[in-house]
Amino acid sequence: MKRFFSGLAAVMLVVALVAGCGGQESPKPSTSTTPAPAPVKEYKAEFKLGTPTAVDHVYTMGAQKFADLISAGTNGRIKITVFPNGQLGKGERETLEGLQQGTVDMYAGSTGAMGNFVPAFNMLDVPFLFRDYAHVDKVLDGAIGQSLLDEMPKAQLHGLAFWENGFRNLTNSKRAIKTPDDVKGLKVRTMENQVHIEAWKALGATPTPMTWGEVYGALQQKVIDGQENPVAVIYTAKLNEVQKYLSMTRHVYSPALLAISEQRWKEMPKADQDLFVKTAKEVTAYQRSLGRDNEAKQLAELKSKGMEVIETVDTAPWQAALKPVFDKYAAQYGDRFSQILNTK
Ligand code: EAX
Repeated sequence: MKRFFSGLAAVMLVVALVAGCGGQESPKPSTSTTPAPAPVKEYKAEFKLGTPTAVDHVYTMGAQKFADLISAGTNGRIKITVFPNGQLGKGERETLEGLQQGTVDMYAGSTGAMGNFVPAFNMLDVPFLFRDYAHVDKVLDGAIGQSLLDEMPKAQLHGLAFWENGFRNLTNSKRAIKTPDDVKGLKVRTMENQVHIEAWKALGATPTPMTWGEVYGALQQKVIDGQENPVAVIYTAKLNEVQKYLSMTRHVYSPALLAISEQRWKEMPKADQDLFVKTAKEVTAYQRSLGRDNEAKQLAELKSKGMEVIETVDTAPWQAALKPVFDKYAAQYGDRFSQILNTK
């Protein structure tokens, strides 16, 4: 036993001496021949991309185009499989949490839940902030959009580009709604977003925040009376089956994001990162055009399927009722908010 301990002490002494030397740089032996570079291991990846909406909805179509271009651009080294209909997370918050936890690699969906991860995103969801598509494109593709994308890595998320959900409109099963007075007492599902909840409260409705994956069922069972979304979502989710009235309120613009988990992003070589950013930007114009170009056609189809569409809604009383919410966030986000408003 004693011998064992003295042996052990000797080993420990040697270990300590070696470790002690480690701190000093030993001079590099000079060689005349350059060593052959170590073979570079080819980067390969398979990513799961989740969207909350149907196969024929604008996120899923944009995401599929992105996946095809990446596969072609990397000769199949990077394979992205698109899972629509909330297969990777019942709603948008859950899917984004999946990106943080590493169970989902990529996301294409609205920014509605983003305020829970990066609070500054809430400013984009203020009603009547964006005037039209030209305004949207300037802001989201400019310095403000970039500053928001730059904040995402602190939430373990990496934004590649702003895509589009669209201007949101109210549907309900009770009555033809034209003014905020018509909304009084209506149970309206909202996104899990504090600005939207406050807005519907200000309008006199009873807001019910709920994840997107539960909305169709809740409308069908009449747990809620209405919801609001762009025409492309209403159409592809077949909400006409459970909602009689659609009012074209266009009360708020809803941006979308193409995002990847920050962990997956950091593992990618620089050249592939560059390809991702370039491709995301290329697909942006196509993705945004899908909703913009098809709205009139989808609206006509919703009508022919029996929906009563209130096409002209005077937005002045809506804007007036929502002014306290608008002013609150204008004050909270100060400079960046006025920069958005002043973008021409
Ligand atoms: O992203 O949750 C929502 O209302 C979203 O706008 C919808 O799922 C599309």
